[in-house]
Amino acid sequence: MSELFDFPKVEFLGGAKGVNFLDAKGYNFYNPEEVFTINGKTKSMKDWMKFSVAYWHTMDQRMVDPFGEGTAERPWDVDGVDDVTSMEQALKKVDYMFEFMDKLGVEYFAFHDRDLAPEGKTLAETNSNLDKVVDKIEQKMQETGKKLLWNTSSLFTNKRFLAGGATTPFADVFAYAAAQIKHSLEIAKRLNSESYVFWGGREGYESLLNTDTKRELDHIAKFFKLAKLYANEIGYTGQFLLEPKPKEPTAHQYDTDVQTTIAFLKTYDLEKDFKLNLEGNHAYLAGHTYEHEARFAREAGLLGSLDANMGDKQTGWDIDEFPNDIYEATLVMYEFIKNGGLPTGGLNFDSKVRRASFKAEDLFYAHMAGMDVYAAGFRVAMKMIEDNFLENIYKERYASFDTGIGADFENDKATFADFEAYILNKTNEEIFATVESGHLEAIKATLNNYIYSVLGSTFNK
Ligand code: XLS
Ligand code: NI
Ligand code: NI
Repeated sequence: MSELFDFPKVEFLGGAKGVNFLDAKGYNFYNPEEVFTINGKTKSMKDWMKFSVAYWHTMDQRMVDPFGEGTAERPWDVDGVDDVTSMEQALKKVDYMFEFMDKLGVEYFAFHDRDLAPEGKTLAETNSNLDKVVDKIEQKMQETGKKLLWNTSSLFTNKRFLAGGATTPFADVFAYAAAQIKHSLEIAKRLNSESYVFWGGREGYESLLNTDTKRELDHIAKFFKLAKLYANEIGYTGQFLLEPKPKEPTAHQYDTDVQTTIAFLKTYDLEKDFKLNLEGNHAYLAGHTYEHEARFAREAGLLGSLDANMGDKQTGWDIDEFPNDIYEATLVMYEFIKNGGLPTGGLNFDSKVRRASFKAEDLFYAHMAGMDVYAAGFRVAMKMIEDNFLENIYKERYASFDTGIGADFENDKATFADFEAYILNKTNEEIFATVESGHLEAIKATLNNYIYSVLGSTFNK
């Protein structure tokens, strides 16, 4: 087959072609075959990072916004249009998807059921359309060795889901959602999907005045249990993931952030069956940083996968920008490495090009830029961990709990009466003399120094 995209195969150049990304058309920091050791395990960079292309953005996104039409120019368009009702078009896009991954050197991809094929008049017709595209994907996966990072089901696009999928007040709609997920799990099994994601697109509410929140949460928890039951029944062993996000599209999304989602999982005894898929932009919307979400998920043993994107700090909605912030990428990769990587997850670009970046080549630049910034962050974080940079800070800062009254407390040997007896012997001055500076300015400057030194030496190698 002749080439579909007019773009060269992207390779690691390591700065050899200079700083201009548009000219160099290569990776400066993403060197797929370079090996790294984490917790005694040695793997290539590509096997650690597991970058993934998101079908819904890269193949389906037309860059429509509330004020204007789509701007995307895509080589599979017929007369400038992506006919989303056409099966022929849906099948054609699979070829482009696989060539795109091949040229970028990305091994994984992710999709929603509804990204792949048009809906029919009944679920049976819809499933049959979907299966035709899945047949082709399966064949392409066999030919190329590409892998499915995760798949998911859209319980939010079709109008029937206007009041939710698993939290809808309407039993027929709920039944449809369950039947839809059943088929998606069959696809996950068939394509050997490493994880299965549930993002609760419309699982939330607008107003308490017409919402029985308890009943809705009980329903969705039961829905998840039935999903697990069915996965077990068909022998699908991929990791289930919930993807937290606040306030979009419903005003009050049930899975607002990591800690809220953990509370939900614990309340309904679901935490053994689920981990979390985190997303940068969702963290911002929740009023957190991406690294905050990664830290809390990791510490709970629930860091499953990452949707690598960013938001805009001035904008209050999910803009799914391709990542380009080295500071954030470094701190998220710190959590990633501390987690021992993501055995059943990866870095999925749930990201879209800006509306003005309408050329097909921008899809390449965008993924390359995102891969490079995360590969760069990975390198910096590896060095920080090798030096125990943050570990030493944490250790020193809490050192007073390693001996004396602090250690007694940690070892369950101190009561409130012991604390009182201990502290009544001291003056206020003596107590404040034990308090140390947080040195945050110096710590941040050291972090910057790590970025300059690690990346400078890689780029100029
Ligand atoms: C939307 C979500 C969505 C999930 C998959 O904001 O990020 O894209 O990742 O349904
Ligand atoms: Ni999102
Ligand atoms: Ni996402």
